[in-house]
Formats: sequence, structure tokens, C-alpha cells
Amino acid sequence: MRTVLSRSLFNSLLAFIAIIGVVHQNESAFAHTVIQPTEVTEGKSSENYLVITHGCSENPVMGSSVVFPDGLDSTIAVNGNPHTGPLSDFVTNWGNSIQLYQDRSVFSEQDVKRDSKSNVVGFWAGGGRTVAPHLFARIAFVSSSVLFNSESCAQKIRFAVAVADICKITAIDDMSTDNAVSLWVPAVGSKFDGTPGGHAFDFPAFFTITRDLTENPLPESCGGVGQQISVRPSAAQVDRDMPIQFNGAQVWPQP
Ligand SMILES: [Cu+2]
Repeated sequence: MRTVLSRSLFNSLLAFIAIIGVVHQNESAFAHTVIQPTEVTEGKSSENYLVITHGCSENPVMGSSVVFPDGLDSTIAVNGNPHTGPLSDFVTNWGNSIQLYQDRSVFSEQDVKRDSKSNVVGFWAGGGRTVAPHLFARIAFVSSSVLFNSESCAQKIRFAVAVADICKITAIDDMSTDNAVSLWVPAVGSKFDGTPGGHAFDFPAFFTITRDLTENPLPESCGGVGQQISVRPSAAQVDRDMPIQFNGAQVWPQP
């Protein structure tokens, strides 16, 4: 009897340890640089953060560069299938939708990035003190009300955001050496794709907006089924907007 009891106790212990192991693995999966909150409701402005979650191996983070799809030459998919029409088929007012808060509590310098229409499409922050590789840091930004096209069946729109956490300033060809950078970039064929199979390859941060089904219900023609829209920046946009310009000169990657 005692043997049976202790064996079952032992088995539950094993199961418990296995569960802890799974939870821990999930935790490390979450420990990638992300945007919080993970979802924003249509029609509402939102206070958000880029959350830097680790250094480049043991190297501390000295700055970050963030690029949102501009919606001009972005790649759009509907339930995973390519969509050739414009973003306005789903979202009517994307563009200049984010603004950076000045906050020198993490890094000493920061600014926005603008597209060809002078709309803000991203931001960078860097310089001063670094973020310890084992700690998190938050860069605050606000997003304005984004509206869904009421005639569309779009229910959720997910923007793939390209992020680089920079630990060492190098030329673009040397980024993979010496743990110089951690990339969370959609692999769209830009110079910032990173290495296939490498850490967080094609694992971008996401900024997701959900339709307000009360204020903006799906049209009847959708048959009650909402579509998932994904938007990825073009390679040309990532190449143009990821580098950091400071006082009129490119400071990262080293030109
Ligand atoms: Cu990671």
C-alpha cells in the first residue's frame, strides 16, 4: 500500500515538474521584444509600449529602432491569402497613427521616423545608459483611433512591426557578429531579415487592432464570419526606415 502511494506521489511530482518545465518554456517564448497591449480596439486611442525583453546574449541594449508598415506598399493578406487591393479596403485611416512620447528614463535620445508623406511610421530611442541584458525596458508611444472600413468583413488587423534592439553599432554586414543586434523583423527580403534559423527569425512584434463589433458590426454579406487581415511592410520600406538618423546623419547601421 505504502509503495503504491509513494509511487503515485512520485508520478504526480514528475507531472508537476513537467508542467513547470512547460510553463517556463512558454515564459522564455514570451521573452521576446513585443508591443503591449497586444490588442487595441478600433476607434480608441491607446497607450502602448515597446517592451525590450533581453539584450543580445550578454550584451546590454543601447538603443532600439521600430518600423510600422506604412500601408502604402505593404503586403496585405486576408485569412492568409494575398490581397492585391489597398489597405483602405479594411482600414480607412491608417497613417500617422502613432506618436512617440518623449521620455529619457531609458535612453537619452529619441525621435520619430516619417514616410514619404511625412506620416510617422516608427521611432527610435538610444544613447545614454544601456538596458541590462536581464531586465526589461519600456518605450512609450500612443496610437490614435484606427477605423475599420464598415463595408469590409475585417475583424482583426495585425501589423507586423520590425524592431531591432541594438547592442553594438556595426555596419549592416557585421550585424550578425559579436551579438551586435537582436532583430524582431518580418522576413520580407530586406537587409534586416536576419539569418534563417537564427534567434527570432521572422518573429516580428505585432500591433493588432480589433473591430468594435457593437459600433461597427459586420455587414450581413459576411455571414457572421470576420476576416483576419495581416499587414507586412515592404522590403523597400524596411530598408529605408530601419536605419537611425541623428542630426542629419545615419548613426546605425554604420554607413
Ligand atoms: Cu528572444
